[in-house]
Amino acid sequence: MTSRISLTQYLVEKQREKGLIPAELRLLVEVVARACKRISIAVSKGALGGVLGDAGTNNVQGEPQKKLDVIANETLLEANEWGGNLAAMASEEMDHSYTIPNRYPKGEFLLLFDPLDGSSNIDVNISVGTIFSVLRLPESVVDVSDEHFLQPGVKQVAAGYAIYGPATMLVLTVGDGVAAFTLDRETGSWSLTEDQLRIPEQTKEFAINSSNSRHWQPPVRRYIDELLAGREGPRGKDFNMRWVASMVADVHRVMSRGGIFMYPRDNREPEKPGKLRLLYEANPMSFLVEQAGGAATNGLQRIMEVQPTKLHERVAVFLGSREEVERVTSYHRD
Ligand code: P6P
Repeated sequence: MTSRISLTQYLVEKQREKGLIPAELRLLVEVVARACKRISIAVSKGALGGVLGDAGTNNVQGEPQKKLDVIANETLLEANEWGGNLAAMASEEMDHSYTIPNRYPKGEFLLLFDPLDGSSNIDVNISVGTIFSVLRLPESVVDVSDEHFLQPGVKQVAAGYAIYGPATMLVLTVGDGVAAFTLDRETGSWSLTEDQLRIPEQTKEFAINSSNSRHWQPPVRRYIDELLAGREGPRGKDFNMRWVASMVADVHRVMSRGGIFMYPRDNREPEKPGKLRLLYEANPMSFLVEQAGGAATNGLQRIMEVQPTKLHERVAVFLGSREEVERVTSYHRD
C-alpha cells in the first residue's frame, strides 16, 4: 500500500525543494495543525465533553461566546506562544492582539485566527472550523501592536482552515497551490488527500442567506434574481442553492466542487461593510480561493487588496468560481 504523504513531508518538500518557506514558517504551520487536532477532539466529544452551550461571556463583536469558542482560542494561544516563531497573535475572540510573553523568544510572524468559526452550529452538530492566516511582522518593529496586523491580504505568507466535519480536514496554502489533508485518527497524522485543489471556473451552485434578500443592494438582487430565473431566464440554466451558515463548511464545498459563496453588505446596517471579518476570515479564505484558481472580491475590488483600518474590520464577500464572482462584481461596477 502506498503510504500517503504527511503534512510534515509536504511542508519539508516545500521548504527544501522550492525554498518556498523558511523552517520557522513550516514549524508554525505544523503547530497550528497540531492545535487543530486538539480542537477536533474537543468538538467531536459533543455533549459528552461537557463543552456545549454558551460560555456566559461575549466576544469583541458583542456576540455570545460558546464554551468551545473559548477552548479553541486558548488551545491556539497555548500551542503557539512558546515556539519562538511568532511575535504576536490576533483572534476573533480577543479585543486586542496578544503579544508573545517576554519569557519566550519572539519570531518574525504574526498569526491570526477565528478559532471556531460557525460556532452557532455546534449545539446542533453541524460542521464548524478553524480559520488561520499568517503575516510577517513588518521590518524593525520591536513593540508589536494591533496596527502591525493591518496588512492587506496579499501580504499573507500562509493561510488555511480546519473543518471539523464527518472527517476532519486541513486545507492549506503557503503560496504554491492548495493542498488538503485528512486527519488519520488512528495515527494522529494529517495525510495528504488532495495535492492541487482547483475551483471550476463555472458552477451551478450558489450560497447566500436568502432571508436577507429584502435588505440587499440592487447589484446583488439582480444577480440572485437571474440565478433564480433558471433556464428560462438570462442565464439559460438552472442553479441550486446551499447555505450551511458555517463559513468553513460553505467555503470547503466551494473549494471541493466549485460554487459561489456570498455574504454581501446589506441595508440593515449600511455603515457596516459586511458581516464577515476581513483579517481572519475573508483574507485567508480569499488566499486559498485565488490559489485554487477562483476569485474573491468585496463586490468592487479584490478582497486581498483591501487595506485594513482596524483589527476586527468587516467586509462583504463574494468568492468562488471565477466566472460567477466576475459577473456579480461587474454588476456592482455597472
Ligand atoms: P448568518 C458564522 O456565525 C458566520 O460568521 C459564518 O461562519 C457564516 O458564514 C455566517 O456567519 C452565517 O451568517 O447571518 O447566515 O447566520
